[in-house]
Amino acid sequence: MRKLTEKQIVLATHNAGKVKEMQTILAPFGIKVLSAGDLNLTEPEENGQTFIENAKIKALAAAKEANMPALGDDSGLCVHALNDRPGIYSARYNEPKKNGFMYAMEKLNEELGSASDRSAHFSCALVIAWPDGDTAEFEGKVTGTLQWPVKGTNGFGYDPMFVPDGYDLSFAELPAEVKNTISHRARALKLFTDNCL
Ligand code: ITT
Repeated sequence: MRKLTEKQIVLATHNAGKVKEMQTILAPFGIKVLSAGDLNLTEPEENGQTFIENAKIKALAAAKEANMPALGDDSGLCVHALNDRPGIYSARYNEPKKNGFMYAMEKLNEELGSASDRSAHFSCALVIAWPDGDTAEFEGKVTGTLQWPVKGTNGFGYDPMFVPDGYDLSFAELPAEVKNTISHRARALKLFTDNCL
């Protein structure tokens, strides 16, 4: 697999929560990790049908625009009783956005109703793209249960609702160091660093 020889990359995301986690996880590797916001990059239309397709769209657009390697993250929550929805539509499920992600979490809880299966997983597709159009893909997952009421203030998005398997606390209650070791994003990033750095 192609190694990252460049000393800096850009994260092809405008989500501040993702940027924080990715910069924290990549900090020990000695590469400068810029964000799309730092470079004022445009947001491409996410018209893919899978996490990988959308991560690739974001990474390729950023790599070309910034003329440096770019890491795209497309991720979401797949709820098993809802046939893996909202999945790639996890950000859009919160529209029209009200109260941060509380709107989406309340809607999800209503959709689940009294379903006995409250299991779900987060998926993260990570694509590294070079300005010459070359790409490599990595995927990470974490399974868990959706709790109600939601709890915790760490993290972002659906974290207050998601209790990872093996823990009694949600991603928003657990310290960032724990989420950044077991999360879908941490697992995908580990594959990236193991293979490309
Ligand atoms: P970019 O496209 O700019 O990266 P986005 O927020 O629109 O930002 P996505 O299209 O990948 O990103 O949407 C993923 C959504 O899934 C995100 O907005 C969160 O609501 C949710 N999500 C992904 N990872 C999560 C995590 O670790 N914890 C909680 N929610 C997460």
